[in-house]
Amino acid sequence: RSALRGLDTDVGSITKSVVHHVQTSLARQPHNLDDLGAYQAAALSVRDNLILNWNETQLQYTRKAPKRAYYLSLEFLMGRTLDNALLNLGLKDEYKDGIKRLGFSIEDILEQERDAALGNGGLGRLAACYLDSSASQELPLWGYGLRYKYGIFQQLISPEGNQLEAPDPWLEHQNPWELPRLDVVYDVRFYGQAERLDGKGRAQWTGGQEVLAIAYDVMIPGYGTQTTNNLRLWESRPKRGFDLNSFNAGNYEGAVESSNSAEAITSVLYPNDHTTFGKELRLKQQYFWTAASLADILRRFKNLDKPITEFPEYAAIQLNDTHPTLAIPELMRVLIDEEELDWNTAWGIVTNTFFYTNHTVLPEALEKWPVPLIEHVLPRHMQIIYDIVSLRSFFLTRTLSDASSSRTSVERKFPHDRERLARMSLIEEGQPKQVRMAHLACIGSRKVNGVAELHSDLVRTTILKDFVEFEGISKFGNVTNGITPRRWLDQCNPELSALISKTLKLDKTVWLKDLTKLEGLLPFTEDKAFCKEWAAIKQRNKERLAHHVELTLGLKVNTNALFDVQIKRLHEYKRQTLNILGVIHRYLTLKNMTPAKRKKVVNRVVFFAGKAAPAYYIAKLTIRLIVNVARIINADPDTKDHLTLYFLPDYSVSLAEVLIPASNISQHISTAGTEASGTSNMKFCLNGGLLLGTVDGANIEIAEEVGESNVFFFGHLTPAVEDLRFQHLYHPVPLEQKCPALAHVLNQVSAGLFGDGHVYEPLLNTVRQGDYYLLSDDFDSYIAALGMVDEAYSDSEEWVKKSIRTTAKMGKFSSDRAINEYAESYWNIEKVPVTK
Ligand code: 26R
Repeated sequence: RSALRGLDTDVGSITKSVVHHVQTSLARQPHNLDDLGAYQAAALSVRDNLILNWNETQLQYTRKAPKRAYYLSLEFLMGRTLDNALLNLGLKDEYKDGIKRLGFSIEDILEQERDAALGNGGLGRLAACYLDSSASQELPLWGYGLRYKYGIFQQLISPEGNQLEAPDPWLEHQNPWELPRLDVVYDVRFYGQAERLDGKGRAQWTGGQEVLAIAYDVMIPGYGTQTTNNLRLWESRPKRGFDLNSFNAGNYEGAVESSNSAEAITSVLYPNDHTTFGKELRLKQQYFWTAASLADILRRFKNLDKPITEFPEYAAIQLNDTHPTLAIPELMRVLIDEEELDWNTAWGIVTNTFFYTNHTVLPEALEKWPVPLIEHVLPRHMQIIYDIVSLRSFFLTRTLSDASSSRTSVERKFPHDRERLARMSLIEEGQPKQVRMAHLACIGSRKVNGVAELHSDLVRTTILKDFVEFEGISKFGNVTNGITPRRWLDQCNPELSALISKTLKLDKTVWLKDLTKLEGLLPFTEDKAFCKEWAAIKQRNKERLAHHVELTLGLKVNTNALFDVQIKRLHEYKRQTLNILGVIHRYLTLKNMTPAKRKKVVNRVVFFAGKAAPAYYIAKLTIRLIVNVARIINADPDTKDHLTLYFLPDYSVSLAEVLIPASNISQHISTAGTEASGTSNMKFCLNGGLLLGTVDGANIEIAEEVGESNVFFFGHLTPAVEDLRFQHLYHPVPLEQKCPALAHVLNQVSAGLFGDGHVYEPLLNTVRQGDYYLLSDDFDSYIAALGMVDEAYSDSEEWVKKSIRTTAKMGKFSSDRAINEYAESYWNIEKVPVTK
């Protein structure tokens, strides 16, 4: 396969093109080039191919004018690009050879690239997988986000085990994967005054601060398609460089102040997930991005010369969580104040355009913005939100006569139910009043969905229950998350990919696009040679990880042990604390054994990685405990052959690509009902790692696919959680009585087994008092499940079969399946093949 309207892609032409970029774009000499220079030149050369495909794709989209979908996400966790671009273009071997001819190794060159880490975790990585799938499925979809100057912070671990944060200057070297579009610019207003003009709800918004939004385009190539979609990221710039009057008066700080405040908007990604902060700059990020994106989408629509009422037939806009919810009042503003539509027509357009995906039901992660803050920053939008609440919408009591509307109000449907009205209101009473963004996203959207079956049920029966009763169940659906098998199998585990192709007698271009084909592996569980190869690849991936740890941390890892991995953001609900307390329990048990008995246990290496939000004290304390437990037990001559523990700093997409293929078991142990889906669980299983987890999120659907005998479930189920919390509050049982094993572990930590015990008291007390995440209820069954893992792992032949069965049944979890569900059942968009 060669790139469209081809650049020549034979090895000779490739070396020529790379050398050309060395000499021209980089202005360097080919004969004294380092790996970084070689990476940059190779990237620019690959980019040339992407640009041609991108141009052709966008031309087709313009010509055919199909309905398009837009994915609005504050986070895109893309990771590295070069390897993925080569894979999707089908030029991996050619570039490998070409680079070799120039005296470099492709592996070394790929390592030069910095991750694009413009995301916190699951939500941002999901967005990246969906972009890959949209292009691979030839669907006309664009992503819209922010071009943060600094991505997620770099995590350092101090000798005491404290997390330290350093900035992530990912744009330090220039970024070959983005195209600045200095001609695609919009004005975005903040502050100022909004004056109502007439009784029709129209207003004029003037004054305040104006900021420029500049577009940067990132090309998203499809796998085995010519389609190359676009991710458009906005950068903020001052509208007027600086204030010459202040400058001339000698007030230098004042002169650059407004330009600084404009540039601040896209300076840094907020590093907190699952706890809202209510910071003005975050609100400005959200509005800046939604306003620029909507203006861009509307401009594209207007080029079609269709009546504005047809907008929803040409654009579907997906809201990735509530972060872009301001797009709803913003589209109302444009339609009413600028297009001069009446309220009902505008509201009809809005509610046929947007779709809202919820990604969490944790109360502390549900966005609320103080009314006074919105009033100050976005006065016109606050008026519109109030209008949605009380005047012209279907929502609450109507005081304006609009007999033309066929919508019924909540009041009419549920008369005299004041509590229901208060529960459903967009505005939460209190000091200050706050706008509930999930309610606004829900009523402003055509459809709402959760990200796994259980989670979508919880959305329907808890946070949006009243809205289901009011609007009907059909508006509320589920799209179970997915992952791209290109990055998360072929790229990160090339040996396994090759074995699969050989065994299925299929080119990988076939099964990587129809992942259900993996089922063809099932009969080979009876093929001894195949099983042996399967196990050998897992072993080599473990050695690759060990090598990585040795290079980066200078530590030697025992590869003749079960590799047990938990890698995700640090959060109490994800229960890394349960895991580390389990490790301590295992350590204490080993210490009490005779050496002869110890020899019979399954040796285990436990890996943790993940970042804590900088202000999340308990999460940081958990890291500190993990690091100090590692320090003690890794040095204990009695046990270190049987149990070691590593906290790998600075978790990233690239690190995940090394860790995931090396795991025998991975842990997904959230309190039931708290993890919306999880997506790394899918990645581990796709790579033949087994799953130890709670009956939560997508774990449930993974078990349905691979069979319960191939996963290790433990813990209480979702319906029990509420009752257990009630028990904790009103009928507390002393921990010594309730769970002696856990009480013993906590006491050992308190007593200073891992350094000054008092440091950990606040963490231990979260378990001793209240125990909101139910560690004491699940600890015994967790330990039992770990025992079952040991037992199963001891039967190495059967373990390999479980591993193969797991991979074989992961077809459902391809993000191609998920993106097609969105395209068909939500957006109503169709494929646009791009051919020569
Ligand atoms: C409001 C703000 C502080 C904030 C809250 C929550 C910012 C970011 C988040 C991240 C949440 C929404 C998130 O990442 N959720 C995760 O989404 C994944 C993809 O759907 C799920 O797999 C995962 O279970 C869920 O926690």
